[in-house]
Amino acid sequence: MNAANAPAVDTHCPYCALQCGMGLRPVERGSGAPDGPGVTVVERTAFPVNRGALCGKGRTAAELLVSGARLTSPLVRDPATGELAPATWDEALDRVADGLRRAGAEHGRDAVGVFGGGGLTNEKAYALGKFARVVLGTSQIDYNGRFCMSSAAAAHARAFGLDRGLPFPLADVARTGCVILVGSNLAETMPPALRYLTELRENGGRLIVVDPRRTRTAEQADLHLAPRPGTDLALALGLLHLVVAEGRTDEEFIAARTDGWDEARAAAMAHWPEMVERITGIPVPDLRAAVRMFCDAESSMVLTARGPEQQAKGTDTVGAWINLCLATGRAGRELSGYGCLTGQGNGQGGREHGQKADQLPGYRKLDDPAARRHVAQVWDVDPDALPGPGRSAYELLDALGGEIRALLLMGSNPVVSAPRAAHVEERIRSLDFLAVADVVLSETAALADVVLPVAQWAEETGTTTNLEGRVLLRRRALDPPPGVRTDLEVLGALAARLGREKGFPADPEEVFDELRRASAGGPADYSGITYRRIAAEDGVFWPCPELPEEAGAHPGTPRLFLERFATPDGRARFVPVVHRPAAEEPDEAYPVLLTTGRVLAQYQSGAQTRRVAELNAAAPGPFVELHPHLAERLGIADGELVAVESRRGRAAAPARVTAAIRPDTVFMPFHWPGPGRANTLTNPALDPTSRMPEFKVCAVRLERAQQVERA
Ligand SMILES: Nc1nc2c(c(=O)[nH]1)N[C@H]1C(S)=C(S)[C@@H](COP(=O)(O)OP(=O)(O)OC[C@H]3O[C@@H](n4cnc5c(=O)[nH]c(N)nc54)[C@H](O)[C@@H]3O)O[C@H]1N2
Ligand SMILES: Nc1nc2c(c(=O)[nH]1)N[C@H]1C(S)=C(S)[C@@H](COP(=O)(O)OP(=O)(O)OC[C@H]3O[C@@H](n4cnc5c(=O)[nH]c(N)nc54)[C@H](O)[C@@H]3O)O[C@H]1N2
Ligand code: SF4
Ligand SMILES: [Mo]
Repeated sequence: MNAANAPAVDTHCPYCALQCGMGLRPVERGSGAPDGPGVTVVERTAFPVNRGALCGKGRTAAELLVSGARLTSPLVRDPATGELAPATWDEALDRVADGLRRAGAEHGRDAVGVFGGGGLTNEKAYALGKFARVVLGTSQIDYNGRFCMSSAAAAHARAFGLDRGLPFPLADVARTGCVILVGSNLAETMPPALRYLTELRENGGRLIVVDPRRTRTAEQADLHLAPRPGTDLALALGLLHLVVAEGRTDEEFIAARTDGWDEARAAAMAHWPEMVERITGIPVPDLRAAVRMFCDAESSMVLTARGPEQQAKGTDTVGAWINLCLATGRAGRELSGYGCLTGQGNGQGGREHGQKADQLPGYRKLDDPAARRHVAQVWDVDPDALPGPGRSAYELLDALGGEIRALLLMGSNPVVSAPRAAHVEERIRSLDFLAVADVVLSETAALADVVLPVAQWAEETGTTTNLEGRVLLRRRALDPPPGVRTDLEVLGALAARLGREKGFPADPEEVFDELRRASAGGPADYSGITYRRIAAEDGVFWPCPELPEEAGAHPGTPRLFLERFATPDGRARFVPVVHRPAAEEPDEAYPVLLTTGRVLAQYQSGAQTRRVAELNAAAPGPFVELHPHLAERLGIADGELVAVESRRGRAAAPARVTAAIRPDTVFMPFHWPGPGRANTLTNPALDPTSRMPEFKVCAVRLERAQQVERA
């Protein structure tokens, strides 16, 4: 068949949690793919979440498949020269097995660490968690999702007994009456999702956006509340205070479906509107207007993203927004509820199947004896041989070179993306042994003793779970280049070298079938989901248990909690929370607040998108966004280089002067390494429950910089 007429392979974007449906059509050599047959991205209008729409990242995603930046041979550091040099797969794998084995033998099993990523497919996340516990026998595994939605996950579990990003399909957003969108800039971070907010407003619904910046998303709002960074907890409590004061609670719902209201109400009542105005900077009339919009609508939702979550009090903050939903009867009902917009391609599934420090597949707890027995039986090991919970992501990175001597890293680039990154980089450099599996030579891979070049999304099959809890199938559309292996092949080969011939198949469907069994009966039950069903049904929402044959197939669960919450007694739990300041507040030495986040054309640490020409042209480098008043006070003009310094370090980037940000706050995107690396500055203060670092608030001082400074 002529390639141009070949049918497109249905699949999903490699980047964010929206997991937009797309098609991949083969292209012939010479027709746009210089390095051989490639694929081109085409529309897939039938997929309901994005209905064909893609952002620039998705549209250009195929470029990295044929990019010259791609790794196509394993690299091993030459002890003589200290440089990375091409090696055979056998040499590279032997070195990795040896490095991991030696650290364990000399310093104990917990001296070997594993760091995963929320971009890995369910199959890979599952295999990586199993590899750590069964092959390495280490408790020291965690992943970058800890930096992402762990606070919302913890708050979800605490209030509802279950953690799934959205408890309803995204399309419900267009049909509710009011949405409070807290700290999400989805016009840039999930552009096709903006359509649901537009439809909401076309349908007469109201949109409230809470963001210290007037973002492209905030511009769409009926009401934009611009809090001082780190004060969302006070804001949510202030709104709840007003809900009570104005008699807008839903007493019937509270009595029938919740516990703990008295304590939560008492805690909220301490947050008087005037006090909340002082803390947040949001005028009382705006607080009242928000309560009116939220309560006047017949149904309403609160959606949070990283703004309120990436704080050292993120769990309590999300808890306060959930309290607001529960007190007004806006949860566990059609078109109402609280949801978290997850982040990475498999941000949801990646946190369910065991790459998290405290977790076993199916969202089971590692410290639950019944869960250990169930999973141990699927893995064919002794439950007592499974290690216990380990350190959280930042704590794990902080222990590198100390108690942890060797690290296997798959699917993350912490040299750019971890908080207090200069310190983390120094910890990584102090390891006895580092192995990184990646598709490009990321800043972290460049520090490795061994780099393993792996296949990309379009070259291998696997499942992801999007922000709605919808399990999706990414299909292999082309062969990986010669010299490259899949992550599953890598784990299988390492397991064999470390004495486990069986249990690590390279076939993703075989891994998925084992994952189904391991998850059966757990909170995130995938046992009724098969590749075939996903393909036939545009995805399947978990929980989806396998039913006895005579009962037919379980339909999956697009909407959670309509009858009961997932707590043992079916009732949601209010959590009494009170406001507290950020871990680091501005003072005389560091008088300005720094917050960080994303821009449309770059993805995360930029390892992938900085290597795509069109995206790089659209967003070529870091910047510091600051208000004209602040710029004037500092004598900084638009485009001039500004140095930003915190207690962790110093960075410099061109100033972008804009009235769209609060005068007391500056914003930096975190996509770049080097002198403009935002994470040189960020504070690794951790949330006590979720262990989320405070990426969204720290104290800095600014000055005009003379020339490009080295980080
Ligand atoms: N283009 C692009 N898209 C992405 C990604 C990417 O890197 N690039 N990454 C994906 C991933 S993994 C994630 S997690 C999501 C993240 O998606 P978002 O959460 O939308 O992204 P952020 O830019 O980190 O933060 C959102 C907003 O929070 C605001 N904010 C900062 N501090 C505060 C605060 O204290 N309170 C409140 N209420 N808001 C605050 C920022 O001004 C910013 O506009 O995006 C996903 N999509
Ligand atoms: N200051 C600040 N820092 C932040 C944030 C913030 O808002 N502000 N947000 C945080 C959040 S929410 C997140 S999610 C993290 C993300 O930050 P990172 O964890 O660094 O995420 P990525 O840049 O996506 O890194 C993924 C790496 O894996 C590689 N890769 C992609 N696919 C595969 C695969 O299938 N297999 C393997 N082996 N490798 C693959 C990519 O090339 C890339 O090098 O950053 C966090 N850091
Ligand atoms: S919105 Fe997310 S999933 Fe959709 S095309 Fe863009 S990056 Fe890909
Ligand atoms: Mo994320």
